[in-house]
Amino acid sequence: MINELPQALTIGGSDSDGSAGIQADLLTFFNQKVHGSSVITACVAGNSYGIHDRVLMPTSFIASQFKDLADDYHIRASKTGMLADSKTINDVAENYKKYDFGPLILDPVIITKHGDLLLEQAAFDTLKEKLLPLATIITPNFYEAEKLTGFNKNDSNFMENAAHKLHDMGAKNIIIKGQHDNPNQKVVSDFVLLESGREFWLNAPYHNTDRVNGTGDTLSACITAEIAKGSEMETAIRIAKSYVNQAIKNEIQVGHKFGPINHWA
Ligand code: PXL
Repeated sequence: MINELPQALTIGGSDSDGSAGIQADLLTFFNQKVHGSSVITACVAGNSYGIHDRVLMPTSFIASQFKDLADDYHIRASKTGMLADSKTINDVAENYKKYDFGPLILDPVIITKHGDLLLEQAAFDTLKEKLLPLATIITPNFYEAEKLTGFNKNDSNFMENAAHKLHDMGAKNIIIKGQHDNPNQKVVSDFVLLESGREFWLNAPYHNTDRVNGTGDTLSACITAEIAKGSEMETAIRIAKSYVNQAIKNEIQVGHKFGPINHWA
């Protein structure tokens, strides 16, 4: 039957080196046996050293991509990645509301591993106002959680407090990804707050490697794929965390600096 195969959508930026953005999302969808489609918001020129150029897509082209998918496909879950600026966030929010593309997984991509800004500061409020209330889950790292909540990561109980604040701001489920910048740490701990009120820590072994570009994209894409297949949120999160951990552990030597994780792992 047409369109019975689970389908997921990624709305974000193309990353020329294939390590992150749309490329990492589509690799993840493929691995999870979900058909992947994309609405491209931006294209960046970059490699494992950093991002060196970018172009943003016009409003009309973002709308055309949404419309063509809606006319033909049955998308069961969607995620966002690089949204660049307020205009693009508004474009995405308006189009997402127009169609039924399933639950929205909001990956609030702000900065890359190299320190390149992918969402301008002036757009943080637009993201909070326009997209956060539409999201089934938001997946910030600790840095993004700081920017969105105004809390400081050094405060006691930062992760728990930030998750509850994001919940108060309208997000239904929240995973805050823990710090992974200390070569001596043994474990990376993420904090999860579910719509039911259940909250828990997710621990995974820390792997000391620079091959970590695209980890956040891959985690949110894997959650999206699992939701598209009908998994419960907690199951989707646990599968995604385990997939990303394997992809970091079994590193591949591609590029000289912050290279891609291993999507075959
Ligand atoms: O990993 C975050 C990310 C998302 N989207 C695009 C990127 C990156 C990081 O490099 O280039 C397009």
